Amino acid sequence: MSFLLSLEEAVKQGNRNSAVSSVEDALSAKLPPQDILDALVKGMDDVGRRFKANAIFVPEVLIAARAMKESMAILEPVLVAAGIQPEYTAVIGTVTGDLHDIGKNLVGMMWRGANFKVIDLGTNVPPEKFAEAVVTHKPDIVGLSALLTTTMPNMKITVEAIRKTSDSRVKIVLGGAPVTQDYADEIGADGYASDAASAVDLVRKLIAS
Ligand code: B12
Repeated sequence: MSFLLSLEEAVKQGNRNSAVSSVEDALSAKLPPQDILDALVKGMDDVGRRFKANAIFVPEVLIAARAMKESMAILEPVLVAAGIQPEYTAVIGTVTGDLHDIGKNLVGMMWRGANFKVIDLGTNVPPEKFAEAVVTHKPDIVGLSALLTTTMPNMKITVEAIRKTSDSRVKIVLGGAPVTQDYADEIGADGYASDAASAVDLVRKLIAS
């Protein structure tokens, strides 16, 4: 099997040792860093598809994301030296009052796996901190997470705070168990996704539109 195929397979299986050694082999063989990155992203795409189809669950996704992360730690300096940067940036956080972060972290990992630069603001993030991050990082996407019906209204205030910045280009997407597409429409967000794999499809679609 070629280094790139074994790398893709290692990410799909969440085998971090094999993923890391495949990246090292591919680099030693002087394969283009972009091709190595593409193999990693293909592996994570497959993980996303199987997660969406309920063929695998959160633990498998976390294990695959760890294999991706460790591979990226080796590949990233080579990509930077070659002038290859993620094309798109996303900011993500859980809205104020809410400390749940498992789903938000999963979405962040899947976005990284899709080769987005992800700035994670953490949990309990006030609207003004999201707005500040939009001004500082000029992201293409902002993702808001909420797991409590009592913190969902904070998504609305956050959307309003972001819309007040001068950045009219940024797309705001929502997620979290109590959130719905109707709610996203109601508060003027650009999209909603019910799981981490759909969150990748959603942002790719929004960026392409
Ligand atoms: C784990 C958990 C906790 C942990 C959180 C640990 C952590 N680090 O996150 C702890 C113990 C701290 C906790 C605390 C509380 N919790 Co809690 N918690 C849960 C639990 C069991 C699981 C949530 C979870 O992680 N799910 C797994 C992840 C993978 O799923 P997910 O979060 O839905 O994320 C997916 C999607 O929603 C989507 N998504 C998520 N975010 C985003 C963002 C974007 C941009 C996009 C596109 C998609 C997206 O993609 C994710 C991956 O596929 C839920 C019950 C449940 N089954 O949901 C209750 C639950 C959410 N908690 C609840 C409550 C009430 C609380 C507390 C108020 C309890 C208390 N009295 O103290 C506190 C609140 C603390 C606070 N201020 O936030 C209630 C909420 C009820 C409601 N209607 O509001 C629930 C539903 C339990 C229940 N049935 O009563 N909780």
